[in-house]
Amino acid sequence: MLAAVCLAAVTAMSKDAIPINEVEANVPPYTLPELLVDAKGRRITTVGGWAGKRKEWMSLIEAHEYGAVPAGLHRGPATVVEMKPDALGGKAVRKRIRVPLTAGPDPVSVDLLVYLPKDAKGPVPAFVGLNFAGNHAAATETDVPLTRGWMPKSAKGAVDNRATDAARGTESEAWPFEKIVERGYAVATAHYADIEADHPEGWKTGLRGAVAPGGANHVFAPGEWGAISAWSWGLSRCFDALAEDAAVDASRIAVIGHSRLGKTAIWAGIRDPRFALVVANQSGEGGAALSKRFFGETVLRINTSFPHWFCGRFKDYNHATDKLPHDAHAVIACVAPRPVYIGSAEEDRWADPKGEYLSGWHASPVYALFGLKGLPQEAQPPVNTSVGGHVGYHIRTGKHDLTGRDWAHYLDFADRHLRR
Ligand code: GTR
Repeated sequence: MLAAVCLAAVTAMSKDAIPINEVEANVPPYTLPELLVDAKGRRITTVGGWAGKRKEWMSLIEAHEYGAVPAGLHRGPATVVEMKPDALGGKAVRKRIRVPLTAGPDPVSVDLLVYLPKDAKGPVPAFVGLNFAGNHAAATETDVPLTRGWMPKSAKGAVDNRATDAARGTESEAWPFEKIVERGYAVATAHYADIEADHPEGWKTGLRGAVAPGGANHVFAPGEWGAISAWSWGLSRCFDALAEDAAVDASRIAVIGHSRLGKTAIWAGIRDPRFALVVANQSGEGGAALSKRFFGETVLRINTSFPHWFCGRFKDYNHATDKLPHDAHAVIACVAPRPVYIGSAEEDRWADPKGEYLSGWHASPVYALFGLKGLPQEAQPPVNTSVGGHVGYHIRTGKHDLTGRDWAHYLDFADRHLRR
């Protein structure tokens, strides 16, 4: 016990000793890999040429950062376990869908909370994303059941890593269901820890442990999936369940996420091309922020604080981001030609707002290949101003959070790209 306490203290100390830069003038020069140059050094100028290059980037991103999802995973069918015809004061139909992620009698499964606009004339576009503190925290309706599984300590109202009634509605600013439904979109969310609890041992009782050949004794190879890959795969299963609902237009489902779940949304969006639009809210390091740019959280720091998020090989770059074969601009470019929106917050220096913007800017030439506009210029726009074509961006005043102000931009962006 004492040894464990000492070890925790040492880890915490070493984490804080990791150098961090938050001064723009102190960002050293860095070089990004060329997005549009093929193996023979020739410039790629066609959509066909990009298709091959995208496959290369995807393999690199998978092998060096998030890790590969095992092939041939099996699971049972999704079931609607509850339907409330008059939710949100009569504006919505609420459904809870149980989405199994594994096969067998007691599968790892996700409780997907869905709000569908009630008066829709036909199948509607939808947003889907994972939440941090449980569906009961995202919802304002008090009859949404408390999430029973593991809760992060940071979740308000969590006691001993379990939800309590005090948590109800505490994440509702991040999930303005009523506003989204009023705008004509369905919205679906699930607790990320339904898929895997967010701590280094969480995989043992979650999806990764359930399907690993050695179960909880499995030793991950350097390119095998980390937690972000597992969460992302879970998002694709949520997509499957939504796509089965006749009220939802499966060709217009956007994936959204904040922070670590923004990283997750991007990886889900590029792994699964069925997502029609991707929103990464303040996704930071390991998300939209450039890793080679030394500002805010670094690869070393994120791998130290959260050793379970990425694949083992990502740690090879702890002290060598210059050797990382890709960077976040390649990650963002892999969404193309689908629309992607990057949201930053002014006080969220940890996530490196400028690095988040620059990945969208450097991904923009890929959009241009498709005849689409990306971001307009290399310099970030003024605060609270949304810019861009198929790559959208804003930097909101305020702190690290997903808020109604962010959603207003995301809904406008979705209106531009998903409305018929
Ligand atoms: C931080 C982490 C970030 C970000 C954030 C979050 O502690 O350093 O990468 O993901 O957590 O998810 O809120």
